[in-house]
Amino acid sequence: MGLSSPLPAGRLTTDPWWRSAVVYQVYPRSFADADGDGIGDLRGILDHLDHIADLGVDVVWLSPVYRSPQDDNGYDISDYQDIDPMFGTLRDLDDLIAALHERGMRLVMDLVVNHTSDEHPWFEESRQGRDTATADWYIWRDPRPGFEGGTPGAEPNNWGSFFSGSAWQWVPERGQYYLHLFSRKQPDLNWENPEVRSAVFRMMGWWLDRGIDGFRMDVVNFLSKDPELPDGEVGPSGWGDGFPYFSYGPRIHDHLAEMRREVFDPRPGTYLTVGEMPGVTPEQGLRFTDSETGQLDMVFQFEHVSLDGEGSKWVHRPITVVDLKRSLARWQDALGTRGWNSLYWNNHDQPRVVSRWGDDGRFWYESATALATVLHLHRGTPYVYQGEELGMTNVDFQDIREFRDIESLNYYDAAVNQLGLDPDTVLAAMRRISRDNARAPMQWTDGEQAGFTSGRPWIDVNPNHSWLNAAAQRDDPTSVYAHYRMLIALRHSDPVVALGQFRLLLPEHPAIWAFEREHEGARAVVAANFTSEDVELALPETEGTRLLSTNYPDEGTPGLLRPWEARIHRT
Ligand code: TEU
Repeated sequence: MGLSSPLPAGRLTTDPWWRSAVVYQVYPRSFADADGDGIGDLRGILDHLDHIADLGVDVVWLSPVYRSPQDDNGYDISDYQDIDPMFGTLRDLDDLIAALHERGMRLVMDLVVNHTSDEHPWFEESRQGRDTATADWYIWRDPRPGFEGGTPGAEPNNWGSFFSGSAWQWVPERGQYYLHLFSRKQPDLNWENPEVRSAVFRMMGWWLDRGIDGFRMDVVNFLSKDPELPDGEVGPSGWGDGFPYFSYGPRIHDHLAEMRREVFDPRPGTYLTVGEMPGVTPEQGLRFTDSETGQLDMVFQFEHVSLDGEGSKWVHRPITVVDLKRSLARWQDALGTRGWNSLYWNNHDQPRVVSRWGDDGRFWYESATALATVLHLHRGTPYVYQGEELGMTNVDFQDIREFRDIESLNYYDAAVNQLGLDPDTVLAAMRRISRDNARAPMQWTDGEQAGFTSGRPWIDVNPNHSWLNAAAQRDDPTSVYAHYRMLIALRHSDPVVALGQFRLLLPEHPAIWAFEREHEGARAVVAANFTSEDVELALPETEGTRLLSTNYPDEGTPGLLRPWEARIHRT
């Protein structure tokens, strides 16, 4: 590390509060297992709250813990108002809310209301027939005219699902198909139906009144579909792309405005609302989060994490630091001072960033901390995904049997068994980009199962926990963890970091990611070397500044950035 201790002190008050906040995401299945069944749980989180609190974060975003058949690890919910027994009980959740609040942190829950589980009572009833109370709560359609239901080509349109295959499932007892943008066990709710909306709003209110502090809203830009559901353009998978007809549908702003009116406005809290929005454009992102006219506090967008896929995430398109910095800068410029962005490299859907865009070998520490520095010095709200604060890496999966994720397994099946692709090529793509890279257990210690469980973990631990683990880093001032603490403390204390305007420097430089933040005449300048070689750099913007931090043990030579060195200068 270097110049990053002592920790920057002091605490800004910003309005709204989340403008100086940092979020930590817990993926409960993989965080900590208290009862030895091999699956993480709420008690496990309670046991490790000091790890989160000591990092200094303000908000915990908890991925779904509701009752669920776990087809998509909890993103398929069968009871919105209960906790899955595998994770614990409502009492445990109340304890978690209280324990977080005691430590000055807030809890944001995942809200998955584009779809439910097919085992939700609403759907179990809806599938029975067209005269049931919830008959119209899902998106049901007749077979394509001239085709017999359940036969190839009879699907109401040609859309493919995100998890491979058709987006439609035939239900003989009802004589209709239902739409599922994700797995067959995740039928899409019909947001055109006012009864659906009010049931969802009531459920949200129930959670807020229980004491939670907001929602991260899963694929919330997909709620409104073009009612015509037209065929989409056919891609390499053989299925049509419905994206233009559901990603920013005609009534999306109405639905979110109604949600705000019905759920948030009548309540006294200062809640956080985050819209997870795959494929949203910067202009749309601004419309959703405009501080005067928007419906949500911040957007969680996908542009930068989609750059290295060619058409599909499984087909690799190598990218450069120029692609990355341009994408982030485009969003900084588009959202400006009116909108607000989430800043992230990692979550439960993305491979580990130090393996993806850093160097998880020789310059592991330097690149993990450089990526962190660059991200956390942008304007927006930084998100830390469990284990990122340790520099956790991708897992070197060897065999298809080591994977657990439905998206990955369905892709393998479709690619190998239907499209006839070479299994080794498919496995290589999965090793690079599969969501399971993020879902391997949190590495607490160098002991058995990385200290995650006393049982057999539901997915294998990464063997590198022998040296890469929380216990080894917690008290080490030169650790990745210490660097994250420093960055979080900086956001809390420095108005330039929390609020400053952004300007990209050297936009075409092939090795350096540099930018400036400015607030009321004060400036911060960040310069990071995104290569494993020394790079000479003269940056006039650093004149009149002092070096606040670097991820090397000494200041080095002026005008030279060492491999993956990331420097923060401040006036
Ligand atoms: O993900 C949104 C989404 O569009 C995913 O398909 C994502 O792009 C993909 O996982 C990347 O490979 C959200 C959740 O974060 C994800 O875990 C769920 O599977 C999905 O919604 C369905 O609820």
